[in-house]
Amino acid sequence: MISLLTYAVIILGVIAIVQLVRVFELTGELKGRKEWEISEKDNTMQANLYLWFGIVLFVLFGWLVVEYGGSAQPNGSVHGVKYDNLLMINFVLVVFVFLVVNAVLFYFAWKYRRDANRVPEYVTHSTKLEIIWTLVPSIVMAGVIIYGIMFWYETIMTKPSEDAIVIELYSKQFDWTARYGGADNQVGNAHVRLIEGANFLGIDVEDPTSKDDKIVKGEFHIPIGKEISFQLRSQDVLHGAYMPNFRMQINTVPGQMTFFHFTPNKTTKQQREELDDPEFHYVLMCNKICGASHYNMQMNIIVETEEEYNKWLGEQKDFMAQVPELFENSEEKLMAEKK
Ligand SMILES: [Cu+2]
Repeated sequence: MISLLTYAVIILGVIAIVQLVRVFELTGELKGRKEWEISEKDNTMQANLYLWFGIVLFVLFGWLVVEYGGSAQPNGSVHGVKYDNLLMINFVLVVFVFLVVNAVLFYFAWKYRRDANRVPEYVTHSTKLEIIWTLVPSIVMAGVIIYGIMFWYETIMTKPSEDAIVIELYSKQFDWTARYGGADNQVGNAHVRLIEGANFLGIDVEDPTSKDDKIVKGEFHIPIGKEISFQLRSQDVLHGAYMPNFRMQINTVPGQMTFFHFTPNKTTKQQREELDDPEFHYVLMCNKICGASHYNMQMNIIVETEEEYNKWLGEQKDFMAQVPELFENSEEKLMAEKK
């Protein structure tokens, strides 16, 4: 019933507008003015409105930059400094072009409004102008792309150093698990087919390097100034390992491993003091919409000094001690029993 009334109001409204336009046309005819004739006054008003529209647009844009500009997430990694710089250069360039082009657009629309006394100048071709507007953007774009590619290869695509701390991040609907290599800094082999009961990561218990692995949930710790080398896996669907503060984002893909490495340059404590926010946390989030509880798929990251990190890692149980029953039938155990 309500919807029928709404339709009736809309239809009546349209009819009223059509009639109103008709009234304007008729009054124009009565005054002896043709509707396609635009007076000098109307013309100037339109031009002024256009100019004012441009000014309001620029003021609003300025307000947006002041209010929401800059990075939403404080940086906590070495490569993040360069990354932010690259982004800023691109931003400044884009804003500069935006301001110049639009300023000219609105100004010219106002300045060159219709004028019965103006004599137009017919320019059909200008080689000089065409060279300028082809070359300048080409050079600037090439510069931006070359800088971006250099950053990509020098910073993101390099191999992690030999002594980097190896951490595996394992994603599944809907949580993360971190696995450390333990004393040998080597995470043991794992495969989705080995997932069974308590062995929810599918760790190969026959692999000698897996015995001292440390599995943590909820939060994981990393030391400042040390390179962290991540290997990432997924059990079910595509997830996205997103650590906004470390300027890191990489997909986790079922059936294959992905890699990323970075060096944290600020502890959680330092970041909290700088931001004056005692609640601040570095986070690992999922940024591929992966199902109903996707929004809740996150893990806190604690960046601390090397001593604090070593102390924390020492408190974590080895994989073998966490789930001893998995190793009951392992060769080593059987050999020990034989003796
Ligand atoms: Cu996810």
